[in-house]
Amino acid sequence: MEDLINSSIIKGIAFCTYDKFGPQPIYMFPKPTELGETESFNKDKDINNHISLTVRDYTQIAIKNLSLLIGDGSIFQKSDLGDFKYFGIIPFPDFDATSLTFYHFISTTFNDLPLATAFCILVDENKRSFFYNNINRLKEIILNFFTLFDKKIIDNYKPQEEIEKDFKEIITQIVEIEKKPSTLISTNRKMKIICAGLDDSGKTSFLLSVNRKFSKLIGLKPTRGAKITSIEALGANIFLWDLGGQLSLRKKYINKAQIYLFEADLIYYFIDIKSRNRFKESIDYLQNILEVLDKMNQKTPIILILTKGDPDIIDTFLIKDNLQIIKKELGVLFNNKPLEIHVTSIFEIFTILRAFSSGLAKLSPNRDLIKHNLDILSQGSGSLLALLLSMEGLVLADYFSPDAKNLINVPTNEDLVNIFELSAPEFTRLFKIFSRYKSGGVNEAIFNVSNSVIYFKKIMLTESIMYLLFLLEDENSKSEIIKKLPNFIENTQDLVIRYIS
Ligand SMILES: Nc1nc2c(ncn2[C@@H]2O[C@H](COP(=O)(O)OP(=O)(O)OP(=O)(O)O)[C@@H](O)[C@H]2O)c(=O)[nH]1
Ligand SMILES: [Mg+2]
Repeated sequence: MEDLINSSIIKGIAFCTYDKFGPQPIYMFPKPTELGETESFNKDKDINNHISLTVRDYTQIAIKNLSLLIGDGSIFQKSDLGDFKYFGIIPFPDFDATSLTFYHFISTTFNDLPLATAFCILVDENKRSFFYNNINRLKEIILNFFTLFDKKIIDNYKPQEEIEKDFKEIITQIVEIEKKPSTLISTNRKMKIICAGLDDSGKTSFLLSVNRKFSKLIGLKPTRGAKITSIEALGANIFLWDLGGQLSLRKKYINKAQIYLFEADLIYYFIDIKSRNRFKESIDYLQNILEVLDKMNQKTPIILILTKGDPDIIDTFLIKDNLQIIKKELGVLFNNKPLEIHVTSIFEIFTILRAFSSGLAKLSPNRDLIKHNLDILSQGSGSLLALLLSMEGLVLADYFSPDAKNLINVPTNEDLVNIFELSAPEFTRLFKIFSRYKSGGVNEAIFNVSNSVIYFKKIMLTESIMYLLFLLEDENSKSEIIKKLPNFIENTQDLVIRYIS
């Protein structure tokens, strides 16, 4: 086992639980070294890049991992803990390491509450791109592993020797990935995001709006047919490929998919919602893209962007009709798989940032856990809606209470995401108003909107400024949020640092 770990990028693995004795590591590989023997292990790596962790180190890892999950303890009041399966990429600067942690609950005979567990795989901090680049394969291996493993510890923790072969199995599978990585393991995560769609569908305009929001515009490199810009967002270098959409160019991208679409992390596909007469042409192009992706065996997530849904026309019969038609055709193309569709307008910057961030969120293993934290913060505090926004206005997490439906008068079975779309102009206005306060050191603002309250709060997550935006039933709810806020910040900041990189 030790040899296996030494030969891989894995520094160590730990299975930790939160039982009646609190958070503790149960299984630890490599075996912990004696206390005191290696005070400064991370400066003291031996030739194999092997690190030695003491029981105290493993305990520290258990405490940090599990406290991110347990928070203030209110998680145990949730009824559906059995379905709770979250992944997180979490920094451990004390150990020069980053972990991929899998959280879930196990029903056991020896603990009254469902047993909260954290299974964490540690790698060198500068090798963490391994996690992001292979996250789907890793998730599958880990989920499969625990469907069997959970059953083994229903009655008691088996001794480490007894379950060692199980863990050996999972490490072997991870080493397999390492041998055949989907992309090379490099220090910095570089992401390739494609923008495709017919000519005149609004790709360049969309990207200009996004670019304007990021101060660190690294450069503009024109390529034949494809314009590549690079921005730095949420700690990652993002390369945005703007694939000009004229017919001759489209053919080129499809024929040379190995260049244009190869290893794309994400595709935004643009359709002009106003030009119904080109819907078929657009769907055909999208179908061609799907086919070549399939040929390359590439499961790139696709976000659909319906552009030019300007506020003055979005409610007209014609546009509503167009929306229905295109949604139906997309449904057919994707065999009615759930789709992510956004309506945007360059006159509502928030709609563009919202669509852009939902794409980035697809690339974040931490998205679900951050959303979970926002849920905990919002639930029971009278919040109807809540958003966690980056300084540029990217939406990192959202929360909708069931009551929000009643407040914002939409047909009952309307997707909750659409409620957001309806209220977005309100938020946009608020966002603009708030930004005026930024320099003044004001860190919160309250707005009364009909008979509810919008509460805007600036927070610091590690070194990044973030905003929380709440729609509250009344102003009293604010104090409940303030009370829970330190816990939220504590549990969320590490997840935000490792959002996509
Ligand atoms: N009303 C409205 N017009 C838009 C919007 N987005 C883009 N446009 C206009 O649509 C036209 C085409 O936009 P572009 O961004 O150049 O389209 P493109 O997809 O980059 O086109 P190609 O580079 O030829 O592939 C321009 O005149 C834009 O001003 C929008 O949200 N609303
Ligand atoms: Mg263009």
